[in-house]
Amino acid sequence: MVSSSLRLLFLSTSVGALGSGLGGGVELTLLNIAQAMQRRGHQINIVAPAGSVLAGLPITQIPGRLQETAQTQGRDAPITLPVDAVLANMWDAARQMQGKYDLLLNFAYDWLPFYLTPFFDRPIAHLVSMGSLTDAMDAAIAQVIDSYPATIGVHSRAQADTFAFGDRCVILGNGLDLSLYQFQPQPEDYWAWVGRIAPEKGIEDAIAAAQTAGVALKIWGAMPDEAYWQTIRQTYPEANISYEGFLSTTELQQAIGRSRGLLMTPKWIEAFGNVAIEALACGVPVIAYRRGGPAEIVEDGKTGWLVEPDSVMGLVEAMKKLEQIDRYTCRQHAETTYSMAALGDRVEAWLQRILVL
Ligand code: HBI
Repeated sequence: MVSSSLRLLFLSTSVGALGSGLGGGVELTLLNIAQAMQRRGHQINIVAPAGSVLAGLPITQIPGRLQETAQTQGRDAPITLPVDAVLANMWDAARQMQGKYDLLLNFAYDWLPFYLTPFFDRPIAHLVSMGSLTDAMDAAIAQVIDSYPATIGVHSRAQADTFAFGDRCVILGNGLDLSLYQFQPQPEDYWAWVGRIAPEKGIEDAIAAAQTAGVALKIWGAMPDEAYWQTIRQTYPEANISYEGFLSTTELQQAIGRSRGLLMTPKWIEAFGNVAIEALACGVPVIAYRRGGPAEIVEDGKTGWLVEPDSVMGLVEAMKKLEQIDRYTCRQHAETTYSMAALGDRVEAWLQRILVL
C-alpha cells in the first residue's frame, strides 16, 4: 500500500486530442491508469492537446500542431516536429509545471519526451504504447533505459521483445473499469471488429473471413482515411459488413457485447489490444492471430481461439468452433486479470519503484 499520496503529471499522446479516437488505445490506457491512481488517493493532472476531454479528469489544454503518427513512418524516418508542434508546447508546459509533481508519466510515442528526460529535475516514467517502429525511437528509448533503469513500461512481453532492451522493460498489461462493461450472455447474429481503420490493423482479413463464413461483420473505430475504407469496400463487394462509427466506451461495450465474437487481425505486433479485454469483459470470445499482445490475452480454447497469423482460413475454422467457448468464462478472466485494481497494483508498484531508485 502506498504510504503517501503522489502528485502525478500525465503527458498525453501528441497525435490527437483525448476523446478524438486518433490516440487509439492509448486514450483508454491513460484514462484507466489515471482513474486507478486517483482511486488510490494520488493526485493527477493531464497535459494534452487542446480539445481533449476525459471523464472529468483535470486537463491542461495545450495548443499546437499534432504530430505525424509514428507507425506511418519508415524505420529510418528522421525525427520531425511541425512548426508550433503541440508535442513541444506540451513539454514546455511540463518543464514549467514539474516543480508541483513527484513524477511525470509520459504516454507519447515520440522522440522529444525521451530526449528531454535528463533535462528535467523530476523523474519521468514512460509508458511505451507500441512495439519497435523506428531506429530513432529505439535509440531514444534505449538512452533513457540505460540512464534510468526501470522507467520504461510496456503492455506485453511480445511488445517488449520487439526492442533490443526488451528484457529491461516493466510489463504492465492493461486494465479496465469493469463496472462500465455489462456481461451479455445472449449474442445477436453478428461478429465484431474494432480498431482504427488502418493497414496495420488488418481489417481486410476479418472482412475476407466474414465473407467466406457468410456471416455479418460490424465494424467500429476511428476512420483516419476514408479513401482506404472505400478501397476495402470495393475489394469485398459481397461481404456483409457495416461501418458503425466511433462510439464512446459505454455505447461500444453494448455493441460489442451483443456480438457472437470479436475478430482481431493485427498485421503488426499489437502492443496489447485493449479491445480484446473489452470484449472479454462483456463475455465475448476473441478470435485473434497468434501475434503480439492479443496472443497473451486470449486463452486458446477457453476465452477464444488463437489462429496462425495471416491465415484467413484459420479465422474461418476458429469461427466454426465458437460454441465451445463459454461466455461467462470470458467475463471471469477479465475480472481476475484486467480489472482496474489489478492494473492499479501493477502501475503503482512500478512508479513507487522508480521513486525509490
Ligand atoms: N505516433 N508520433 C506518435 N506519437 C504517439 O503518441 C502515437 C503515435 N501513433 C499511435 C499512438 N500514439 C497510439 O495510437 C498508440 O500508441 C495506441
